[in-house]
Amino acid sequence: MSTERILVIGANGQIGKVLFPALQELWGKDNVTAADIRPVFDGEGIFEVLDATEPKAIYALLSRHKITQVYHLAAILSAKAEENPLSSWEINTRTLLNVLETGRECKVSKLFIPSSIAVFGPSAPRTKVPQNTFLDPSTAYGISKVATETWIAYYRRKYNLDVRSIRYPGVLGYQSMPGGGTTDYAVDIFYKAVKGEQYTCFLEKDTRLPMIYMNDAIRATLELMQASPENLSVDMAYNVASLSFTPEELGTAIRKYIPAFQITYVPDYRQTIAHSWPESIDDSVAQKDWGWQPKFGLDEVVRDMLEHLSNHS
Ligand code: VAH
Repeated sequence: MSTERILVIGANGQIGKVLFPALQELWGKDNVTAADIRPVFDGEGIFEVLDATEPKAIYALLSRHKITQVYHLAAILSAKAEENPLSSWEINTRTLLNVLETGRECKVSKLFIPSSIAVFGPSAPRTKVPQNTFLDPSTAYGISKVATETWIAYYRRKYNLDVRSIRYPGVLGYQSMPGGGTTDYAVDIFYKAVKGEQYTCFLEKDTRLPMIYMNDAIRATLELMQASPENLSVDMAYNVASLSFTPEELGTAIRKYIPAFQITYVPDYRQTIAHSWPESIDDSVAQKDWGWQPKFGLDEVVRDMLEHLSNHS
């Protein structure tokens, strides 16, 4: 019988929807609680409606369920955040501080709060961005994620709170429709391809971005959270890399399975966001500290996405 009691905040989100059952598998269904501000939950298990901008609500939930680990995934992503920069800053940082402070007060043993490659800006190298580099993001989302990482390091150093984080690349998976992310073109394209439709991409064809398949993103998260604390040398968030591709390369890979698939390019404001991010990431520190190794390359991603979406279209 596990003594670990897990809370997933943002369980209705792109990553939360997949991480929740993976944590149930690891810790037992009765030991994992899903929480989200949206009251509709299509997962199976313990669910609570939670507004993470309310610290008392988080405190009550941590106490009621005797939570020992928190995965805080709720955030406004890049494209949506650019439409409402100030309210996204308020939501992303308010919920962050509420989770850190209530986690400290309730003596939670471990917390996971994701960051993103959106923390990198024009001062970072365009390729193989190192773990330690100057962070000058040009998006509201990236600014909130630099603040996230800085607060994580503060709580680790000042309170010895075991908070861990990963700079997720663009995450793609078949489990949910695209959300408010700039990299979500790489999800939407598959939904169109399996319906025999052409895809109009909001990025230029040669926009290369670091990406990660959902299976690898979830495994990286669980492996980091199970790593021995003494092996972890990073107080902010770990660079994690998997694959990098352009919309044109993705379209070509899809055509291997759907020869008639066509993609056209009509860049919008999200091109500016994508262009501010690097093309590839150096994750040698994650490899050294906790043995990170990706498994899904572009062909495996395309095959798995089409297999799952074709069965459900
Ligand atoms: C977004 N999917 O597009 C997120 C991610 C690197 C981008 O953080 O906003």
